Amino acid sequence: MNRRSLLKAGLTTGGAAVAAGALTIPAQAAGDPVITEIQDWNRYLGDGVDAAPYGKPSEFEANVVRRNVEWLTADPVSSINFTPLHELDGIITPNGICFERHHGGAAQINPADHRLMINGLVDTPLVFTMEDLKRFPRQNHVYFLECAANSGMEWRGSQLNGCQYTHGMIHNVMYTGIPLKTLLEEAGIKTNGKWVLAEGADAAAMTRSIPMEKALEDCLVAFKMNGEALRPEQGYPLRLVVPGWEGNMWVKWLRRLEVGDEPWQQREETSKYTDLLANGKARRFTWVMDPKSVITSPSPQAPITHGKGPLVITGVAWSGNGKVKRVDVSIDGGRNWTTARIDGPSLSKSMHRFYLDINWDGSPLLLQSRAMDEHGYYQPTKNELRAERGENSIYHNNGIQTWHVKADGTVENVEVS
Ligand SMILES: Nc1nc2c(c(=O)[nH]1)N[C@H]1C(S)=C(S)[C@@H](COP(=O)(O)O)O[C@H]1N2
Ligand SMILES: [Mo]
Repeated sequence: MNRRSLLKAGLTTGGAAVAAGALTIPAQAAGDPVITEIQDWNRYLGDGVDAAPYGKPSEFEANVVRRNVEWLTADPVSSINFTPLHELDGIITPNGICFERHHGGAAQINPADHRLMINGLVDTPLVFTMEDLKRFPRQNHVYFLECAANSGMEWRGSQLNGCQYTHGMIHNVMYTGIPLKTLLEEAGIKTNGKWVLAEGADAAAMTRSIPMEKALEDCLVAFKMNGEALRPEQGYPLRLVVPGWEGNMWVKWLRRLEVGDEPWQQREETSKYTDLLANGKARRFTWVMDPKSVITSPSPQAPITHGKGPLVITGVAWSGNGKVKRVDVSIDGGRNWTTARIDGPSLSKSMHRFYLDINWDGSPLLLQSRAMDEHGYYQPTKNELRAERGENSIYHNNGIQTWHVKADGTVENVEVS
């Protein structure tokens, strides 16, 4: 499986001028029939407003879909698919293509039959219906959710050919929900209540311990994503939102919150979602998703097809610590860096969109991006990460990604030494 290719930075790349300059995109030759001939869509009436009560993307966008990696999918009910990052722009992930990770399949729940219980070290144990929950004051926030295993298959070397597969265990969504703090205070937290156990109603009954400080800081009990109800695969009718922290803690189909005085040591925080170091010890409770970025185009699934000249280099960056302050892009494997332009909303614990507009001279590139967050934390190289954490780990790989752009515009996942 390991198709690691190591390239010496600089050796294979030429000097591609980083200057946006005047656009020299050639006009179409005269006599182009899509201009000179009347087309069917111009001649005949289009679809009526009754054609699609719930709209879908154009048939010409049929390749913008979630995809699996076959050898990772032993059984689809306990597996993962990936967001097609290479096809997206801006910062919001559309609901139908948010990656999915389930440990026991996607539960189908009638909201009339769903309850949220709060018990444990509280003054008054409570049970809410969905209707009850919708009477609490609510908030809207855009947050990324990244699985701790995102880029996990790349720990020992470059392997999967496409940012959908190397970085697609992430989505960025606007949630509508109730601050977890509001609900916990409604029940009354006892003074020794220091942890919250979140439990899902699915067949996996996913359970994670969350420190009370985080629960009161910014967690949400959400029922809407991007304005509409959560999708079943994202936890309909109710999910926990744990901003900036690993996706595993964002319990879907949330049915119970227990307040306790210590963590519960569940499977998902002992045998899984811990980072095995070279010395055999494991890092535990590694909750925060550190700064990370990836160039989404050009990338292996989004090659350059237009030849040399103006080229839009774009990608996404995020940090579980807050806002992304800066993204640098290198076209020569990390020797020289140019600060990219962050465009669109810069929100805490949300994806940021960046661009670097260059004039490509047609020579090979070693493209990299490097995020820095508002606390000055820089995304490390993969080798820096391995020096710290060894090669056993799967989780929390936020190393710098390299794409090798060849002269013909095709792109490959590589590492530079
Ligand atoms: N109840 C429940 N919650 C869950 C899971 C699950 O299997 N069951 N998977 C977790 C994992 S590992 C991740 S990465 C995220 C994935 O969220 P998504 O499916 O919306 O992408 O949900 C988390 N919450
Ligand atoms: Mo995950």
